[in-house]
Amino acid sequence: MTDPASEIILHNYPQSPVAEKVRVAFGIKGLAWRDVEIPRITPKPMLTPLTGGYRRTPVMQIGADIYCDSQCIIRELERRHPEPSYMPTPEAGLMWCLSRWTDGALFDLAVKLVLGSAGDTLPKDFAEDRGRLYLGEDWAEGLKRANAQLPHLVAQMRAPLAWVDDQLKDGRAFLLGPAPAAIDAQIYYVVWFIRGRWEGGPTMLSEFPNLVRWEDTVRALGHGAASSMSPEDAIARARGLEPTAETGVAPNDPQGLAVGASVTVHPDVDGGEQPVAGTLRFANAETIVVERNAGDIGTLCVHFPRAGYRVERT
Ligand SMILES: N[C@@H](CCC(=O)N[C@@H](CS)C(=O)NCC(=O)O)C(=O)O
Repeated sequence: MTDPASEIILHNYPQSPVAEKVRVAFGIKGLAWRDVEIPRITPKPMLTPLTGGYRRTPVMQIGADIYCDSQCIIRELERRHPEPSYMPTPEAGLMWCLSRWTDGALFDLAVKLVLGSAGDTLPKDFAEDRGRLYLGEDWAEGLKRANAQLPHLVAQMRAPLAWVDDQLKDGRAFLLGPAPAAIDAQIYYVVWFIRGRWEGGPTMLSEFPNLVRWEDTVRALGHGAASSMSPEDAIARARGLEPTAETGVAPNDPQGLAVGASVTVHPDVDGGEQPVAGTLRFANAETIVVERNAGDIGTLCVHFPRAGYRVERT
């Protein structure tokens, strides 16, 4: 039986593409995990008490440590479960650079394609929530613009799909060779999203036979071994354990951060998201950890990536 202190819990919902990235990442390492289903839109009353306000999907929990953002989750999985590595070639640094593009420009494009082509068919509350999150305050205009520009958006998506197809044309199983890598999950989830949620997806993807073969290979990796868990049990797990995050700040911190400083952290985009407040426990170039008192749940550590997140001193 897995030790409760190290058991992986993923707060997610089946339709989430970014959660699919992490589920594939579990498959690559063959990990066992507990599946907690969360709502698709706010409020998320059984999630935000753990995160301190962060509402995006997915969130990973291990005991009283809460990992926000798939970037942070993949890094932590690699640290705790190094074999088989998410970085099977010597290009780890470049692969992280590339993942910032797949999570940024490429995913944003996919969201515009999916939301823009759905037009008025989306439920109003869902359209407003996602519109605001990905297109900012002017989301209604943004959705109309996306709808009017669909052929342009498709052309923007088709180019990178052609690059992926080209990368696979020598018959390799995965993007970097015979072994699956983080970058497979980091590109696959965008393809999974457009195939499943954009009506033009399957036809457009069928132009790329190597990519379609690779999709099948990645799908066959599976999602590791999932078993469901109630949100109440996940919260009880956090209550019963202490965080394990390291304490310290790496030298030359550009913001002069120090352990114990009062800070807030939130995604560095115009999505109107609630900052998570607490005291700084750890910071280096890639990660920031905030310690917070979560009332009757006790002390929690909330981990974020540094890239893509804004840290403010309060
Ligand atoms: N940078 C984040 C992005 C997460 C994200 O935007 N997830 C989408 C779902 S795929 C989301 O949070 N949607 C709103 C929600 O689930 O409430 C990550 O990599 O985890």
